[in-house]
Amino acid sequence: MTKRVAVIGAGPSGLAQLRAFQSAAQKGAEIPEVVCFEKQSNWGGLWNYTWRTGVDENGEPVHGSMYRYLWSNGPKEGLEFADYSFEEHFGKQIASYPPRAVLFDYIEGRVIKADVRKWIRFSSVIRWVEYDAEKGDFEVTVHDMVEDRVYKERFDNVIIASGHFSSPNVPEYEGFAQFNGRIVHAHDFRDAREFEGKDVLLMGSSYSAEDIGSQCWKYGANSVTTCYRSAPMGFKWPDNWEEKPALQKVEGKTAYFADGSSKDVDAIILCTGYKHYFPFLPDDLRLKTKNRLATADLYKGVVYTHNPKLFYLGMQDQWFTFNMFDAQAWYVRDIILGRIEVPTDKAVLEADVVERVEREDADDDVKYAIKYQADYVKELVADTDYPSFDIDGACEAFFEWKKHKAKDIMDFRNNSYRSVITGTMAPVHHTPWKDALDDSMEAYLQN
Ligand code: FAD
Ligand code: NA0
Repeated sequence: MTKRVAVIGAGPSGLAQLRAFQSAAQKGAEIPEVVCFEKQSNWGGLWNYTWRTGVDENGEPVHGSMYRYLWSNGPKEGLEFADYSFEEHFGKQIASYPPRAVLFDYIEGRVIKADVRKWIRFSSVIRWVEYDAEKGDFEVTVHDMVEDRVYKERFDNVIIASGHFSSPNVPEYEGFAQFNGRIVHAHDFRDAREFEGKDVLLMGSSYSAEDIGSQCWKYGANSVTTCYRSAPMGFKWPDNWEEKPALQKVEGKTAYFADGSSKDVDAIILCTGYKHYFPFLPDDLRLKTKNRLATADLYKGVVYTHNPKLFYLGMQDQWFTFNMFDAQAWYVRDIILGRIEVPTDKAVLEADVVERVEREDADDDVKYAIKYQADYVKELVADTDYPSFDIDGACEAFFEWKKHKAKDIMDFRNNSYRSVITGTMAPVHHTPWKDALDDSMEAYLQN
């Protein structure tokens, strides 16, 4: 009987897995039957924008955390697929910080070309996965939302690609219940125009706080205040943007901070991150990890040490994204195809995890972290036929990006970088980011 492989999620990670198998088949390999389950009605994961918040059309938690007007936060030269360049997709080189719709189109282009949509069952929520130790396989329970039918199927391997920036971490602070304004988590933020003319407080000092704050600023908020628990972001902010230490409490509309200062605000946006959350997995299969580069319990960052027939993709904190998911997907594919052997001694798998954790903890410098993840991508790419590419060159784009952000946080997206796949330089975008209010693909591609 042919092996059967279940992929949970058709976001960039799950799609990378489908493309990896299709690529092997195209080269003549015999591949297992691959079935991808996707709870949304379309592919693209977070890049498939939804206006919905709370629950979706089926009463399921909305997966999407993306908002309107989102432009890539890092240069596209750091995430380009090695087997499908931006130039191949768009027929020309494009500017370096594409809006969401442009990246969605790019992600979709590769898998349309690979013709793998037929492997995906859409509107299909995974309810439960169980390992059968006797049979040595998994029983997967699926809810088909179109037919409103729950059914079970068996698979030899399961690959979890359900993402980890979707279930919000929502802390509560004193006075929230009585706050005279709106409190919303970044997961439910959709349109910065809602905050035009308002005084907005953002909690957190990472990408969501920086970018949602920048969106609010760009689309006309009266003032932006960000507050940090550990360390400030420390950019050179515009005049109507203040960075404060930790929030202590709110009273009425007034927010009080650890330095004794206060500020009256109309809205609080919690940019307090996300949780790895797998409600469809029992204790023995469920990954429990922090958002970090070296996840817990994953040999080579992908093989679940407590059950090596189970794989996880994209569970790391991310400098590299699409190309790292590719490296992981090709690696997992080759384990399943028997081309790469996983040690049978659990102690060896665990030692691999410990080594990665120690190496990550050895230095908290940002450049070190970028190189660390680059080395990880290199390590996986070296063992498969994923086209090798200039990963150090991609690091250089990230280093430049960091410098550009430090120079001017509202201007960094106007820079361009060289593709490490095709060697061509990106054009400078036709309109500075702060003036480009239309984020459509048509507007972006007018270079
Ligand atoms: P996701 O994109 O989250 O996809 C997971 C898929 O699994 C979804 O389609 C979901 O519906 C499905 N799924 C979940 N649970 C189930 C279930 N039970 N049954 C069936 N299907 C299920 N990265 C960048 O490179 N550049 C950026 O500019 C960037 N911007 C970002 C902005 C925001 C606001 C966020 C939150 C993240 C951003 N990222 C960015 C990082 C992002 O994590 C990756 O780009 C990428 O989307 C991760 O892909 P994924 O497939 O692992 O997860
Ligand atoms: P993210 O910024 O949503 O990015 C996710 C932040 O929350 C940290 O600053 C943390 O502080 C703070 N925090 C957590 N709990 C808190 C609490 N109880 N009280 C106060 N502060 C709290 O999340 P994180 O995890 O990075 O930061 C949490 C992902 O989304 C990233 O991968 C990013 O790339 C992506 N993203 C991209 C874009 C664009 O591309 C925009 C937004 C998000 P501390 O003290 O732990 O440091 C444009």
